[in-house]
Amino acid sequence: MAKRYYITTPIYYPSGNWHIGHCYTTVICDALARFHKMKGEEVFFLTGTDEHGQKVEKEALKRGITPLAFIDPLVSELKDMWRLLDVRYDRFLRTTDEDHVKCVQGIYQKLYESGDIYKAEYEGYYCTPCEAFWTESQLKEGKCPDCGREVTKQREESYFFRLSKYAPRILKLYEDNPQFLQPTSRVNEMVNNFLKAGLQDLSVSRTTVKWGIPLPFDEKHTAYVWIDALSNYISALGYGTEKDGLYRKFWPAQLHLVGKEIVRFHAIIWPAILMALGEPLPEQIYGHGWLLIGGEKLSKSKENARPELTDPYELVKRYGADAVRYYLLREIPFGSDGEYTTERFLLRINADLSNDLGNLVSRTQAMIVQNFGAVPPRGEAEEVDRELIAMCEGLFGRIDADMGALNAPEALAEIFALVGRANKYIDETTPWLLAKDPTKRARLGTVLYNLAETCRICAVALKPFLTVAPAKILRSFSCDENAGFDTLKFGVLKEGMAVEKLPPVFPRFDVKRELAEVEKLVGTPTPLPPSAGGGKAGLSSAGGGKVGMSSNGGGKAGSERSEGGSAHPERSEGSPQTKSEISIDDFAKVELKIGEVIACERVAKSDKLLHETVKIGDEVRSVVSGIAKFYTPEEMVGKKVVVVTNLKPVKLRGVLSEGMILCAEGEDGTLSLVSPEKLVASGATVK
Ligand code: ME8
Repeated sequence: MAKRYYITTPIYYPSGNWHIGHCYTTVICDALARFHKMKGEEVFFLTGTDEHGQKVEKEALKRGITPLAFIDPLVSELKDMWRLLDVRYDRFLRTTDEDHVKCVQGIYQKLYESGDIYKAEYEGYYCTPCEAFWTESQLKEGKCPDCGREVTKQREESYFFRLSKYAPRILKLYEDNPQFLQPTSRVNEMVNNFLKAGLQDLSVSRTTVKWGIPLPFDEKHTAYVWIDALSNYISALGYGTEKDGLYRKFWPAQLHLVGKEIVRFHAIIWPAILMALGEPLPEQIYGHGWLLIGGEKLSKSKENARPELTDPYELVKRYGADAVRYYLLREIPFGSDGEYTTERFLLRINADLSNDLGNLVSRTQAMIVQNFGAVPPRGEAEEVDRELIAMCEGLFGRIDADMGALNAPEALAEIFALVGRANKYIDETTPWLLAKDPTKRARLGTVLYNLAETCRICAVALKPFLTVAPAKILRSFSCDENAGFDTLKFGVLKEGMAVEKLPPVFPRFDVKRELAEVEKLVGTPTPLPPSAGGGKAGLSSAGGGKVGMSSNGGGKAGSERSEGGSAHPERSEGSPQTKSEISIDDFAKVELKIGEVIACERVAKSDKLLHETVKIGDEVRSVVSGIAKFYTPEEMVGKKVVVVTNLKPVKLRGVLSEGMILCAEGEDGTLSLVSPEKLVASGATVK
């Protein structure tokens, strides 16, 4: 029976503003999942979103929309990000999914019936951003000990989980099973900071938070977000239901990979819950380090002040998914923190991908195509060949050991050590000189064969890590891009197989120029191209002017993703001015409604964008429009406008835009709002 490998990322807060730090956990999990799949194991890779809680409730309220209307576009963005980075999960769980909600209720019911959950009064300090309660003694200078932000004192009726009862068993778990929590430094943190002093029972319900899962035995209360969130690891598999086949097959998980700031929840609360449920514990919790900027954890608010490009969408668009994945998997020693700078990113991908790997492949292919036209015959091996061949043959063993220790940076270092050895082999065997001497043709063939095999082996070994280049390289040597690890042996290429000379697999970036461009991109808002903010992306009008969309219609507004542009998979870059004919059915796909602007403000750091709050019937929407040059916020309030209401929401300069306001564009480019000629109620359909 094939071995099973169940791996999970934490489920993400729908915070938006994703940065490269967010991609770290998930890209590592993806590489691990791909690695185990290639080993022939049955893999289940879980990720998702953590959607309940006060933070979401407040944000939605602020915008006058429902929590789900607030979250849905952010979830789509996150999924887009994973798609761009070629992350292939087996399930994307949302904590608002019905099966998850039922599972969490089942868990509460079970713990309540067994007496592990009881009712009492709670008094404590709550940190909304961390969704965590603290006792007075745990606060640091009166602030949240995790993030240093303000906490609020709360007192209310609450259900408690008997966490205190499980402290001795958790300590014993760490002692008996050193693999359970890794790296070892995290065990010391847990023991010294929390377990030594004994654990207090945990408040696991709120009456003040409405956006949460109602407890089945007391609907006034909603589930504490961390119990809700942690349960995803088993709810995703159908735990507690009749359809629990996946649970029986994959649980316990081999790995929960999490950032170090959430180890406490995973290594203390989660095992205690599972102990209380009488379920097996995951095999390992690994608390990885952070990507830092200026010595601090990379987070959107800190990043803004620095000329570093951290937007995954922009990074993938400029440098490709392979480059971003490679950087994340290679640069930071596993388990440690690592400083992120755009320069280091560029230096790393230039040195390893473009120089070492790219050159090896292009030199090898150029010489083969020039001298043989196809894979050359392989002759007798010399000492220098045997050394290269031995390194190729031992590669899988070495990367398997590294990946067994979750150490992707080391596994990649092994592969690139082979790439480096092969480049040195070229210098040692001087094939360009052999090519000049007809008596050395057999030797030239052997050298080039060995190099082609090394390229192929490196490409197969790189498949869990990079998702674009390995397939290209394999195809160019007439090999199956789906080749598995069983092909990691020397001598698979056969004489006469076609070889294609690829254009450079990895471009080389001019670091200085890139840094200057990136600094501009990050430091100042990128001006909107003509098609955005009043662009011509829209519906043609009868008159001489054009009716355009004063919002997010296919343009690009700065370095944040989802502002249109090709960074967003659903958007195209600009639009042609003349459109082909469409049928009435095509037109009917566009939903147009009358809205009333009830509030309006300028979008920070943009001279083109206004942020309107638009009432459309009973609904209130946030819309961003590129009309600040033509209307002041004051003028906008009270205006009746035509809104495209079924556009996929996007973010413009970090502000959610859930529609487009139509404008007519005059000959001189002036935008003028399109309004109903007679008095019409907001919400009325435009057709
Ligand atoms: O913590 N460097 O979600 P999240 C490395 N919802 N990793 C980083 C990072 C950085 N600068 N910034 C974020 C949550 N991450 C909870 C989890 S699980 C039951 C509930 C990582 O959206 C972070 O460490 O804040 C975590 O692994 C992931 O992004 C999601 O973080």
